[in-house]
Amino acid sequence: MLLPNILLTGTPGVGKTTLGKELASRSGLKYINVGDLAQEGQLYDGYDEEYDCPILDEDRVVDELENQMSEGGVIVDYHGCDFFPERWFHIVFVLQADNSVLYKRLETRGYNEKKLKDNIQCEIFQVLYEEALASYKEEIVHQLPSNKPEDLEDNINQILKWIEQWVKDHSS
Ligand code: DAT
Repeated sequence: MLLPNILLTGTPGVGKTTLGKELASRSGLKYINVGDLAQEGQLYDGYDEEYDCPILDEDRVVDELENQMSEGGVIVDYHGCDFFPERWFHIVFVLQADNSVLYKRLETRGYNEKKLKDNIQCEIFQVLYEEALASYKEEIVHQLPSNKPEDLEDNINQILKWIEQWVKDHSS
C-alpha cells in the first residue's frame, strides 16, 4: 500500500513532536525527529558558538533519510524545511502558537534570553511558514494552530482524514 510522507515544521516549541508522535501512533505512519536523528548519528558539521548548538550536516541528513522517504509513510519533524528535497513530501504542516503560549513553553525548557527572543521573533515573523512556501508548492502548505489540547485533537483528526483520502486516491 502506498502511504504519504508528511512534514511537520514550525518554530521550536510549537508542538511538532507532540503532534507527530500521536499522529504516528494513530495512523501507523513512522515518526522521525530530525534533531534526534542528527544527534544519534552525529550528523553535524561544526558548532555554532553564538547559538551554542551543533550545526546540522544537511546533506548527510538527506542521505540518511532518502531510502525511507522513497518508500513513503513517514512523518518528519524539524524546525527547518528548505534543505529537504521537494519531492519527498505530499503535504506540509506549519504549526503555529501564540506568542504568550510559546514564550511559556520555551521558558519551561530553560531557554536563555537570547534563544527565547530569537525563537519568539521567528514565530512573529512567520519565518518557517515563509520558508515552507518558498520550498514547496503553495497548495500543499497548511498552517495549523497549536495552542491548546483541543487544537491537537483537531489537527490529528484532520490529518488522519487527509491520510485516509490520500490512500484511497492512490490505491488501484
Ligand atoms: P516542538 O516539537 O515543536 O519543539 P513540543 O511538541 O515539544 O514542540 O511541544 C512543546 C510543549 O508544548 C510540550 O510541553 C507540549 C506542549 N504542547 C504541544 N502541543 C500542545 C497543544 N496543542 N496544546 C497544549 N500544549 C501543547
